[in-house]
Amino acid sequence: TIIKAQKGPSKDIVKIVHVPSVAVGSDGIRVMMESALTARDRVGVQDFVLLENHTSEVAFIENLRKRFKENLIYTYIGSVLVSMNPYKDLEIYTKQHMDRYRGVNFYEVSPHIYAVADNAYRSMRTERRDQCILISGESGAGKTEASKKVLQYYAITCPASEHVQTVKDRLLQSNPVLEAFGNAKTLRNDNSSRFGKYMDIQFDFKGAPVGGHIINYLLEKSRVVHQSHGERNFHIFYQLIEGGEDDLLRRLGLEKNAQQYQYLVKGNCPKVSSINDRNDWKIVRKALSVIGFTDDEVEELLNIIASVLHLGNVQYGGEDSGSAYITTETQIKYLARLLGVDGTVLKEALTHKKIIAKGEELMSPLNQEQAASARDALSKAIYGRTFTWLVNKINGSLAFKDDSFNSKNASVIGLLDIYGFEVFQNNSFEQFCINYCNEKLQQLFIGLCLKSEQEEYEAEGITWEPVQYFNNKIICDLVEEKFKGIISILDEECLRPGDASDITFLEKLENTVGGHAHFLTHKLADGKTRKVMGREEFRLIHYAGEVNYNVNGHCLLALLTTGFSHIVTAWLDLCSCLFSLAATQFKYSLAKLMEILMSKEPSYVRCIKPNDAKQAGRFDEVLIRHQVKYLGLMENLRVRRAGFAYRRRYETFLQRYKSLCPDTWPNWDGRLVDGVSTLVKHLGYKPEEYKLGRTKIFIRFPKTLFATEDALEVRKHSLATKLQSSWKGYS
Ligand code: AOV
Ligand code: MG
Repeated sequence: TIIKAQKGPSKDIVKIVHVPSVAVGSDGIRVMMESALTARDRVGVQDFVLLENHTSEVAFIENLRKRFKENLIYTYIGSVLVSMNPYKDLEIYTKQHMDRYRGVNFYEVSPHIYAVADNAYRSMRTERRDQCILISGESGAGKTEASKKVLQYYAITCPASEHVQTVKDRLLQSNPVLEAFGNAKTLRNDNSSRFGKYMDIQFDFKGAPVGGHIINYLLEKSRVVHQSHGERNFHIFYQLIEGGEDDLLRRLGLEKNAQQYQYLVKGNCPKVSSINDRNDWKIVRKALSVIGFTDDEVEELLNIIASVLHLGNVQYGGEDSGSAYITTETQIKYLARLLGVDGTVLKEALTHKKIIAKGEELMSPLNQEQAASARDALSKAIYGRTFTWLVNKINGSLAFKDDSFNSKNASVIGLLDIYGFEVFQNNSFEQFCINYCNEKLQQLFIGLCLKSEQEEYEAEGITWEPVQYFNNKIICDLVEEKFKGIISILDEECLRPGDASDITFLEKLENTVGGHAHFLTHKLADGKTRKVMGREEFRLIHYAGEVNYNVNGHCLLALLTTGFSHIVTAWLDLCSCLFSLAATQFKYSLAKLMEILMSKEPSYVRCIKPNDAKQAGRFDEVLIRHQVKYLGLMENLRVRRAGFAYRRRYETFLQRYKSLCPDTWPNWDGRLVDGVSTLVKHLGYKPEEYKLGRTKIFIRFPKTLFATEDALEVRKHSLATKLQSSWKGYS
């Protein structure tokens, strides 16, 4: 039967609806088809590859908008999940939702972060291949929330014994602890991760989570001593002061008023409406116990947090000679007690530096400004080491301890939640590292996406048609290349004795990479000055946008030490100049991360922030378009659509559509490929519309698939009507 619809469905759809078994009147069918179309019109498509015009950014954004309006925050590009931050709690994370996604094919249910989690889990189980889930997006886009949802999904749905339950609890509880010490309120996000986190979840052969391991990246230590306007220090400081019990605060010598502490007033932002410090304190305190911190360890930890606050309140006066002296004795008294060091030694350390003259060690006095810098450097070092110690402790608690289980045999799912690309008014060394990290991840994404597409085409015996795309390797090289990359130049300047400074660093950059297409300073090629840039800045044209970096402090060597024994060690390290170059260290740790990620099968979650006001329901098109651009989503879509919009394994395709052809219904006995071939020929697919690979059918245009889907709707409706009338006859 060829059905002619008067309005609504396009000719293409009408063309292939000639399923002989459809037994409802043409009106009924038209209504059905129209309603399917209207729904698509209203909520958009759940996979961008199904957009009619896949090269149109306008259509892409429109689809996002439609779905966002309907609270449909998830959409696929093939197997990549695009996630919009709803900025409100949606009822889509219940146990029932989790159950809906368990063991179900990716495409049978609406897009969800649980589908990604479940898919990775099943691939790990069936293919015995380690997985990783890479979550990216700018600050505030929802990466950390997404990673928590994945973790919760495994904690709730995976099999568990008593022991496994403990591991699950610890995995979950590691989050509030790390967030307390590593997250802070920034202008972009009230709970911004100020460190990068890669977490392995280890599963045994039964698929139960039996252990975990966390690697942390570059904590933003400068926040300990300084915050920009409207921002805060790390949450833990406020939690302790707001929530700490009276006798605890007394022991630590702290007052219940954040305004008293120099390190907490710089951003002029003591309270944040979305944060309840007092309540969070209780959560963190409980989480520490669940992870296995003893009371003594917690006390030691809090001693250090309190010490940092006391250090911040150490003030200096200046002698006539210019040497600094300490004017705040009470702070020294508390510090000496909390850190277990001698007060006099501490005072000397805070006002002198060790120099070596004629082979002899001498203490040389610092002036006020230098002494304040030394104090802040010490605070940062202490906090940084404490954070590393904390991560090590958590790792100890997550490590699988049963001898009968060899962790080498464990299958692993890695979760990467790293700070998003960020641009502030004033961008320093830390933003440089954060954005470089995002640059590397983008490169990995492009590389792996293309590679996996190409491999799939080859595996299926289908000709690969090369696609053009922007490869950001050029920017990564600019930053990290040996001898001539920015980091190498920074290293060289830091190690050069004599007059090396931030400004000589900038000059050297100009001389070495000045002509690079992605690098600019205030100097123009004709010797004139670019007015919009400061003299102490360089600009990088990142894949995600342009950022000006201030070189002030770039040459400050960062203290990087590992492990934690006692605070005095940190102080000694500082004095004996156990410096390592922060940027180089970061470069190597990133290279290692890339290696870890490349050894696993990746899944991607690309997060988008809908507006800068952190408001529900607001779709700021300019902001969103920018993110779509720099996340490379159009490119991603282009790669995925190169040639074919849609592909499915033969058995899945046949299972879904077999009712549309009398030869394949109710079952097809022959080879799957022949079944699919019979089915699509019956549906009227033209040869140029599809290709049959080794295990999958590839369909070139979305409209072909839509027509088939519509036919299926019609078929279902007709069956339902038939059933209904036969019931009526029966009664
Ligand atoms: P980020 O991790 O991507 O930023 P978060 O995951 O911290 O961003 O999300 C920021 C805020 O957005 C959260 O605190 C929630 O209020 C809200 N949010 C995000 N995802 C959801 C969701 N699925 N449902 C409801 N609310 C959500 V950064 O760490 O700053 O790069 O560095
Ligand atoms: Mg985060």
